[in-house]
Amino acid sequence: MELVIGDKAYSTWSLRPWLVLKHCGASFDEIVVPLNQPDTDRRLREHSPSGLVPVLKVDGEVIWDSMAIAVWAAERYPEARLWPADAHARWLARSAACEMHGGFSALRTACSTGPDHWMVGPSRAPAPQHPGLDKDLRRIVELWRGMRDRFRGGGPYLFGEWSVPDAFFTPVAARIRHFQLDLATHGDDGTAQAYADTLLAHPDFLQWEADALASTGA
Ligand SMILES: N[C@@H](CCC(=O)N[C@@H](CS)C(=O)NCC(=O)O)C(=O)O
Repeated sequence: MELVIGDKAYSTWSLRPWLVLKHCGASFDEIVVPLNQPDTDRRLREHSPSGLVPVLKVDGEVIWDSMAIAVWAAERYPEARLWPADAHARWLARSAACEMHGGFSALRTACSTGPDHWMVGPSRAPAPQHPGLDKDLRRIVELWRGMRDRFRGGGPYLFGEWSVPDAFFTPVAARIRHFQLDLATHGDDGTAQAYADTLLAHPDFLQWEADALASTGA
């Protein structure tokens, strides 16, 4: 099984399924395709029908898109409990992960990652400005706070125990840290920031971050 990903320093989409597969204890090889290079598109298309990463190569198929890989992993590794066991929590967890997967375009645009903005370490650039950024961050704060208030009895992650939404929100936490966004100015009472800190302290993210730093020579 092979997971094809972009640069660990800034491929936010690649981080999500990587965390999911790590959580499953899956054994997989990583193929890193450097992004933002003259031959990136050609190299991506050698692996990916969409020309995007991540893709998972398994059982003779290529599964593209981070959410499709997470759904596949939940089927293949039921013991990993990638979605909450409680049905109500599961419905909400899927809503939260899908909202992240398909939304928050202002956050993505204003806080985009690439050669100038890595997920690892703080940026020295000025705070990003974007007309939709406050709205996106307020929604993230509201979502995180609402789920944490409801599910905190089960553990420190969004739905208590670690589940797919945590993989999808880890790059958001990394962007918040990198761009030094103050969630308190977007409605946070400390709950959302504490959750972001929890995601960034997860051992699998720390491993990704160490790999990313090593790959940049930092
Ligand atoms: N919705 C897709 C998005 C994948 C995506 O946009 N990947 C970026 C890298 S983070 C990519 O492959 N970009 C192509 C390029 O940079 O040339 C997913 O969830 O996998």
